[in-house]
Amino acid sequence: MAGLLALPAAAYMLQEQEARAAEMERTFIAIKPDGVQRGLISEILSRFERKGFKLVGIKIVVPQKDFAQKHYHDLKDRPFFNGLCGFLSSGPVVAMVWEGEGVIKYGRKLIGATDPQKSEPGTIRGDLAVVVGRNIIHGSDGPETAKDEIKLWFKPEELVKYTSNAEKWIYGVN
Ligand code: D4T
Repeated sequence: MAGLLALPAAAYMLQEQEARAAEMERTFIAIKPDGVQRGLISEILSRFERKGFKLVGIKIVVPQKDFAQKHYHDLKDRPFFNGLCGFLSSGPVVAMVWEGEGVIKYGRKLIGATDPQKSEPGTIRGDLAVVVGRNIIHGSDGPETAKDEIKLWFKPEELVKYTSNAEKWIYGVN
């Protein structure tokens, strides 16, 4: 224990910060053309921001159809695939990367069920959308998908690493 006592408090804090940084996940979130056209960008951003997640990448793009097909490649055998890719590439999409503890799973909770008729009130889709074909937002559904989608939509240099002043109030163990 003597060794531990010799370590200054600042060093503990640094270790704690490093340990926390290692736990931080990243997820890909996109506001689809319907969300953009309906003026819901700030509403959606604020829900992630107020929760305590950190924005580390953001841009607005109109994806090409073949890019949309790459993004939704898992769904290529579904009957709505062509329409879905046509829709995603029909207008501006706000592509984002959010960081935080548990952000992949909890991001999906903030978003709500795929079909807005089944999303709980209080969720983004539950509060702001009505039908599955216009469900305004996309979020990665797991760690592998998150990694692949971030890589598809963003170059490494488009993502930033920074410490937010709020972090010491968002994270902590008692
Ligand atoms: P995304 O990927 O957009 O976050 O949606 P989910 O992960 O919640 O759901 P998904 O992959 O099954 O669907 C992708 C996308 O397809 C649209 N969709 C879905 C559609 O247009 N018609 C349908 O019948 C279904 C099931 C909505 C989301």
